[in-house]
Amino acid sequence: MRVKRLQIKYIKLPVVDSGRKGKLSFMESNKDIPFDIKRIYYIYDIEDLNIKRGYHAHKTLKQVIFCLHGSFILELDNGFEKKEIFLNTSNKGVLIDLYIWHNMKNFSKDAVIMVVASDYYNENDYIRNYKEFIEYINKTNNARGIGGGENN
Ligand code: T46
Repeated sequence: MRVKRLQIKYIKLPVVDSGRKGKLSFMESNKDIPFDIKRIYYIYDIEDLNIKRGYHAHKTLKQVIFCLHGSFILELDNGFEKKEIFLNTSNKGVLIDLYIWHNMKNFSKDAVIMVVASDYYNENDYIRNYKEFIEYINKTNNARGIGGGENN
């Protein structure tokens, strides 16, 4: 069985350091962020630090996720390989590409997570069932002649 490796793409934003005045970071569509930004959302005030969020993949949406304050663990899964990434740096994000199952967990108190997205909110773009996700991965990889996915 050939395993399709999960590559992590980090997005490092510029930092303008004005010393005692503080730091400034910015992002621009198709420069720092590899798509047109159509939506920005953020997650904060997480009361139960043991909860997990996410548990889905997207069919067409690309996103970059940042931890602006505090920390959390991002889990990525391409159907072949899973990786955990500890995020705690406000200018360093991670690309969540299409058909990547993702979860967020181990939130610190006061964690603030910001996500920039390539499209407007659309519930139909979500795959919220892991079995369905694996079926899709197996189907597309069989078509390309790659064996794999969790059930193989
Ligand atoms: C993702 C991860 C990283 C909206 O109405 N508009 C929005 O733009 C978003 C993102 C969510 N919502 C509603 C949909 C649900 O009723 O907010 C509620 C919570 O969304 P969800 O349970 O999907 O939240 P997470 O943290 O599991 O997932 C979110 C994003 O939805 C998702 O696209 O990739 O963050």
